[in-house]
Amino acid sequence: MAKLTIPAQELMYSGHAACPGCGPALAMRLLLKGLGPRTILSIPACCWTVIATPYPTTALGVAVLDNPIEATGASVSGLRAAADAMHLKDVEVVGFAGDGGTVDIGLQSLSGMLERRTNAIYVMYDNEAYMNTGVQRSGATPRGAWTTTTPVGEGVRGKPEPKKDVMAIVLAHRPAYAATLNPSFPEDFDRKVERARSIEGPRFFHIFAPCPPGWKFDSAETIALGRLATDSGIFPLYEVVDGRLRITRKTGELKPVTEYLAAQGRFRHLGAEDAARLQSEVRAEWDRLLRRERDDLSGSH
Ligand SMILES: Cc1ncc(C[n+]2csc(CCOP(=O)(O)OP(=O)(O)O)c2C)c(N)n1
Repeated sequence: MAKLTIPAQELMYSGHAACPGCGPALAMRLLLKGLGPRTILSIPACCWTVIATPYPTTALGVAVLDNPIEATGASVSGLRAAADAMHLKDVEVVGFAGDGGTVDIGLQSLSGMLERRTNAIYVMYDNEAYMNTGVQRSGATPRGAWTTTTPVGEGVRGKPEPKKDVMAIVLAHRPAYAATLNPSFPEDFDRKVERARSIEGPRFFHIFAPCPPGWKFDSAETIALGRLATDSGIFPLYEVVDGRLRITRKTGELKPVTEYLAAQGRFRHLGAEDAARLQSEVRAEWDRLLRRERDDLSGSH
């Protein structure tokens, strides 16, 4: 495949309010490079409202609508309808929401937008908890993770329930395009933004977005942790176009999940049994993706 050049234009400016090493900030920066200036963003209550828009300033070089946390899907449908009514053909309408605002509070709104076939991109940046309000667990928090509402102590060992599978929910709506993206792999990230831009209809990005204070790791390690997440199979990279799945990064053997767990304080309390359980779940999911890719390629899906 020809090597892509990531666009040089910066549409996320310095002076924003993100923490050092913020994964969601990296996600936004790369996303806007790929989308360009004719973008209308709808951002609900989440870290990014705080990062982007401490009144009266903004760190973003595109139009932004600040909307209620439950309404991102509905707002992008409205923005697209307005753009169409105004004959604005060349704008990309994009919702940019956290995992809590997507898999929990905004799920019906996302479902509505996909079902209406709204021509827009919905982005879920996944820092795996409600970070803006102080690290509360969300449906996307992985099993075993410490959060302020899933503490670790006598008889309690982090979140008991597994992570909600947002891609499965989205794919059940048969979107025009859906992909997982990780800022630690910027060429793959940018290629997926380009691909999505060439397709009309409802499109969805699930972006891996490490949070140093919430996950308890050194802010200099964000990129390395992201690479580990994908190369251990915790966050596989793939895309689904017209219902056909293609894995976009394969490295041979998966790295052991223990490396990923050991790199973060939120998993410090987990033992060998927890790691073994996660390892077998990750292996099974990776095998499922490989099978699905094979079936889709051979046309039997
Ligand atoms: C209906 C409603 N419930 C709760 C809140 C409070 N609130 C504001 S931001 C936020 C956290 C959002 O978490 P997430 O979507 O995961 O994004 P993150 O903060 O992690 O970036 C919450 C709960 C709200 N604004 N509206």
